[in-house]
Amino acid sequence: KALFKIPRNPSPTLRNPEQWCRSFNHFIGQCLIKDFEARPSVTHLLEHPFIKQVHDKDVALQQQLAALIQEQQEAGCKTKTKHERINTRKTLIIQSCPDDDLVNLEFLDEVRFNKRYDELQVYTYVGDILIALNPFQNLSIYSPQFSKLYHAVKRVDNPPHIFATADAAYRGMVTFCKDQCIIISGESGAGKTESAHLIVQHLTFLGKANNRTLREKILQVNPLVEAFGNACTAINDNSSRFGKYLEMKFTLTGAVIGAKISEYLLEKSRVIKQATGEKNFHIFYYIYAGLYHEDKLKTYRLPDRTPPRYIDSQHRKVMQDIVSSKLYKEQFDAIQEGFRNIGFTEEEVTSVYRILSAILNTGNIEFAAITSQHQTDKSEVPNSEALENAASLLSIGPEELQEALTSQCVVTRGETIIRTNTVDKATDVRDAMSKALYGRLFSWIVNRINSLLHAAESGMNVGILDIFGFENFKKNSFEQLCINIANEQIQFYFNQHIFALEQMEYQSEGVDASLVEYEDNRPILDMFLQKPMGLLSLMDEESRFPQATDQTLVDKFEDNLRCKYFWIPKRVELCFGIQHYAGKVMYNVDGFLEKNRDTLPADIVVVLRTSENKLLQQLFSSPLTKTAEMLIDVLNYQIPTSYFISAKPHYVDTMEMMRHPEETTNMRRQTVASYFRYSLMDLLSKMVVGQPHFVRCIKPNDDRQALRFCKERVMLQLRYTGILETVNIRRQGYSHRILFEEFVNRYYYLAFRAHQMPETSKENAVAILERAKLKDWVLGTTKVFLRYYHVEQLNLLLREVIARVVVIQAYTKGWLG
Ligand code: AD9
Ligand code: MG
Repeated sequence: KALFKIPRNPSPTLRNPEQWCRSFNHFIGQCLIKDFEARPSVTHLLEHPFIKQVHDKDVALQQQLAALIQEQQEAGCKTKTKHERINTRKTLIIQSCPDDDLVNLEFLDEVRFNKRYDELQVYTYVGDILIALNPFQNLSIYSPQFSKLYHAVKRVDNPPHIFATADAAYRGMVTFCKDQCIIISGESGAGKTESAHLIVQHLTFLGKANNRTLREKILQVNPLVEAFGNACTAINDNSSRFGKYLEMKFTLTGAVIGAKISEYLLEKSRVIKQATGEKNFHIFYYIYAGLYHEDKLKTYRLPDRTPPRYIDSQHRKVMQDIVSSKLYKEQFDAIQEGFRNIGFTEEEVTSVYRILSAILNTGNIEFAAITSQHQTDKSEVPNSEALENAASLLSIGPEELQEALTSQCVVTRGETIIRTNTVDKATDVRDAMSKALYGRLFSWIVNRINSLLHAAESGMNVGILDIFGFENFKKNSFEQLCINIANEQIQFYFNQHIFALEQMEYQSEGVDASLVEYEDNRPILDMFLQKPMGLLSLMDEESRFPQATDQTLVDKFEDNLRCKYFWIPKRVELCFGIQHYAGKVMYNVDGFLEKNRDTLPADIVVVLRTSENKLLQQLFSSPLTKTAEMLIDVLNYQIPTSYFISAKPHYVDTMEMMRHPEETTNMRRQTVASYFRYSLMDLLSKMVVGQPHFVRCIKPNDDRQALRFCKERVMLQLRYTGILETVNIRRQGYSHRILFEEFVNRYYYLAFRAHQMPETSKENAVAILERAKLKDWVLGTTKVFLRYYHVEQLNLLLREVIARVVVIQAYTKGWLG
């Protein structure tokens, strides 16, 4: 009690915050008050100028008080929430049951899943991993009521849910001040993007931003970016055509303060061409319907009779289909609002629409051959309307644009020669320009969002990875190859994290645990990414030869790739097959080299730079926004063990290279494949610094039907994603390995008095484990080995102790007056 008697005007010694902090921290843990719910509010504590002064300087205290305030807020609504919980369970008949966690089951088969799916229990745990079956129908389990239900409760108290995973990541971040990352995987249409939305929804709920608008802004980021990066494919009407890593930024006390997106490998080729039955990026249809309703098609020079070729290459649709779509119009309105709320200026939004309309007009530019006495390979634009429209929207001269499309400057031996383009070449240049415009516009939108949602203060973050899922169409091209390699890499990361590292540590720490066999996809990744004989390197090499053709590429693959995961089918031309972790895929190499080269003639860049449109100037002003990054040719794709074992990130080399781009590969040699390789590495480097949480989405059927459970399809996905082996390793293994020192530092409150600061020894770690009454843990030579459920138990205990301890501060309310 003497400690609490700090006068309103403290003595000079006590006024020294550092000294005061020390004594403050000392009394934490000294008194435990049982009547936790009856304590008075402590938000007042922060109103006291003296405490505020200390608080602002001391991170540990900030955390303790934040936890306390949060606990109090929760306790404040506890009775209500409890009541609500009971009611919700009654109305929805949801209750936890043993098969919520497959690890509890003696034996596992698809029947369990089938039964759960029939009962609309779409979520199931495998230890700490969440399996999400796509319900293909709207469920009423994502309301704010459910957010409350899954807030700061024991996992076993509720049935499995995506909110519980978000909650675990949030708790992990707040409790241990460590970045977290949620990795969502699954094949195309399995529900990754929907899951990512739900996670963001729950995290914004948890990160109670004082600033309501910030919360709304963050919630609008995904729909806005997806309007530009998602499209309708043969598998999924809202298929992600880019990889997205969204980092939500929080203060040390867990309030959300900003967000940042990183985008990976947008499928730009979709802008100019779509496979039969597929569509262009959503945004093109949205602006058509939206601008039509606003009577602005003319302003944006969009054709109003026949849909532009880029959005309807087969001219199957009539304009009315597009402009009268209620859905497109609603989405357009939502996008407008999203732009506005996030903070884009009217001028910027207009520029975005102008560039999009210019792309559509560019697609309508046609070329005809001019045959004259001297030249036979010259082309011209016979109908200038589309050309003029595009030029006007881009604020450049139509003649200059025509010239850049139909000819090119070549510098040979110091002399500049103008070469004319054939019709085919001009068409390629036109399409390359459209792809570049769209790709750069997309990156600009992402960067702009990042600057608008930039968190001013430093803090921690939860990253959410939502990439394009594994794809296997009737005809698979370069894009599918990239998408599927990215999925191989994510699967490899999962394997490394779940199986390889855990088992390696048993051995190095002398722990006797039975080993689980799993399907290692490393050899497939090697085949793709190895240098210099991996598939991507071979493709890059071939892309450098101007004379190379798709046939020479296939031949090169055939000559050099000798492994059981690759084969060339007989009787099918220009094709090769790959045995991916998720199944066999046949690729058609038609256009591989062109797509990989992805060249944009300098003449186009020059003419676009003359634009009077500020945004356009920006897009083409510097070398690409990503140039420094794109130049990097990443040498090593495997995840170094050091990522997991030490805190030192292994990607420093990459960062070094970014600082000295001149030392990296020649820019001319930059290809999609080498950029792709870099992207993968960059993505991994972000992921591995956080504590991972895995969500594995499963598609119950291929017809997108609700309540249809196709056993074979589900079993296949469970098998190839390694879920069955995961059940075993979670049952037998020790998913958490913590150094004695870290363990004691983290949990010593559970067995020692706060001011004791026990020695960080093995013995003290054991004392804590025993005091916490945990069973089934083992000790290695330097680490405590824990089961997946131990960590939750320890954290709950710790929270309880801290919550009680902090009640002491509540008592200080007495001296606060
Ligand atoms: V892709 O790799 O980007 O092609 P995703 O992202 O895995 O794919 P997505 O989240 O887009 O799939 O889900 C596909 C469709 O399934 C959605 O458009 C919804 O109609 C449906 N879906 C997925 N998850 C849910 C859900 N939790 N509730 C209701 C859902 N519907
Ligand atoms: Mg998706």
